[in-house]
Amino acid sequence: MTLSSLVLFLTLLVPSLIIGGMELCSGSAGIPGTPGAPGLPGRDGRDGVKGDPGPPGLPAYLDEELQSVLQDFRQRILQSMGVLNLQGTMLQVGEKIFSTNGQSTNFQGINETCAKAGGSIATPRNAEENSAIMSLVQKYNTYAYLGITEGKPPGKFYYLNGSPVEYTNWYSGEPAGKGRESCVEMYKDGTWNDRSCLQYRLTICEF
Ligand code: MMA
Ligand code: CA
Repeated sequence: MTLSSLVLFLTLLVPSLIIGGMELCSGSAGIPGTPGAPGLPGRDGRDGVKGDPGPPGLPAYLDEELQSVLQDFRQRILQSMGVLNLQGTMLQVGEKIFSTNGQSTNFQGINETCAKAGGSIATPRNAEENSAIMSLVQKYNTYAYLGITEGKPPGKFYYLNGSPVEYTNWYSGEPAGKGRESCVEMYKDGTWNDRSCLQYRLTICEF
């Protein structure tokens, strides 16, 4: 078979024959496809260069605007403390403030109420704090639970942060409910009794 008859033969047989990159058969190009979806955002670039230093600042005590804002804060805080003191629901001992809403509920309810208010259940760490809590117990004529519970071994008591109690003021003969009374209530004379956690007792929180 000659070369020219081979080309003729293939041309008849193959609809589109390409020789040397050239398409020998005719036909029009299709329309372009639609553009793809945008890609994901790139990573953040490096930090820029450090800016120039700001203008020199005034010492706080010479900044009159700042001082007047602080003065307004002071005034508002003292006003609020005056209202709470008048209501007789708040007692300050050193840095700590004890406060009651006058309501009684069980140990779990007291802890929830105090946590919602941004505080925790009253936990006397010394005689002065114990007296402050006692005065609320007397005012509301209702025993209060303290932030102290029985742990292991039975008969041993801990603060709610897990550390063992240091200051205590047990009533004579208490705690006597080893393994059966896991909470601690305060009597009206300020002494403590281990007691079931399911009694209704005065809500006293500390802040
Ligand atoms: C109650 C209860 C106890 C307490 C005893 C004291 C009978 O139980 O309050 O917690 O220890 O009284 O007698
Ligand atoms: Ca007891």
